[in-house]
Amino acid sequence: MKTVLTIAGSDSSGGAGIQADLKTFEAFGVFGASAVTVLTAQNTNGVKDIYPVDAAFIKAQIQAVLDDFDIAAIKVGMLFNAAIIKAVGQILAQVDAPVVIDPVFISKAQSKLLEDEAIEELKKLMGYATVLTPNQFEAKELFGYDYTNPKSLQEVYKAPCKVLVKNHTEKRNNRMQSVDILYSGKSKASFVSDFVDSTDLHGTGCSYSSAIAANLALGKSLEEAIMCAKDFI
Ligand code: PXL
Repeated sequence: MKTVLTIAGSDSSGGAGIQADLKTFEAFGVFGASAVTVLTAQNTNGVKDIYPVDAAFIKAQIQAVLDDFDIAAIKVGMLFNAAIIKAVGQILAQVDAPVVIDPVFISKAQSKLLEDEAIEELKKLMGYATVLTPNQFEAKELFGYDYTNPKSLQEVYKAPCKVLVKNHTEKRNNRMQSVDILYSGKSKASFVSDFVDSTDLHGTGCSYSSAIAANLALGKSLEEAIMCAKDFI
C-alpha cells in the first residue's frame, strides 16, 4: 500500500484540513500519515481559534514519519505563519516525492488561515512543489492573477512549479461548468466538469489537493491525477 503524508492543520469540525485529507487518502486506497501544523477550533460557520504547533515539533513529526515510511507523495495544506513555513521548507528540501501544495489563505467561511507577513515565505515553498493549487483569490495574491487579463498570466507561467488555478466558471452549451486551469511553463490545460451549485463547500479545496496527491502516489501523471481528483470532488 502506498503511503501519503499530509502536512496540514486540524479542523475540529472534520470537514477540512488533516481530517479531510486522511478521509480522502482512505477513499483512494492509500495509507495516510500526518504532521499537524496548527489546531483550529471551528465549525462550518468559521474558525473560532487557532493554536499553532511549535515549528520544531512539526519538523519532529515529519521526520519521524520520513524515517519510517517510504512516502509516495506529500500534500501540504494550512501553514499559518512564517516560522512554520520555513520549517516545512527545510524538510521538503530533503525529500524526493511529488509534493502538492495547497496555498491556504482563507477558508470558504472567510476565516483567515495565513498571516499576511507569511505570504512572501510561502512563495519560497513553490520551488519544492510539483503543483500548487490556488483558487483565483490565492492566485491573485501570489501572482497578481486575473484570468480576464492575459498580461497578468505571465507571472503564473514564471512560477517554479506547475500551478493549477481552481474555480473558474464558464457557460458551455447553456450549462454552467467548473474549470480549473493548469499552467505549466508556457502551456496551459483546462479541466472541466459540470458546476455543482452548492453552499456545502467546506473542505473541498483540501480534499481536492489530497486526491491529487493520492493519485500521484498511485503512479498517475499529474494530468490524470487532476482528472481523477476533479471527478471525486
Ligand atoms: O479549506 C482550507 C482549510 C485548510 N486547513 C484547515 C482548515 C481549512 C478551512 O477551514 O480549517 C485546517
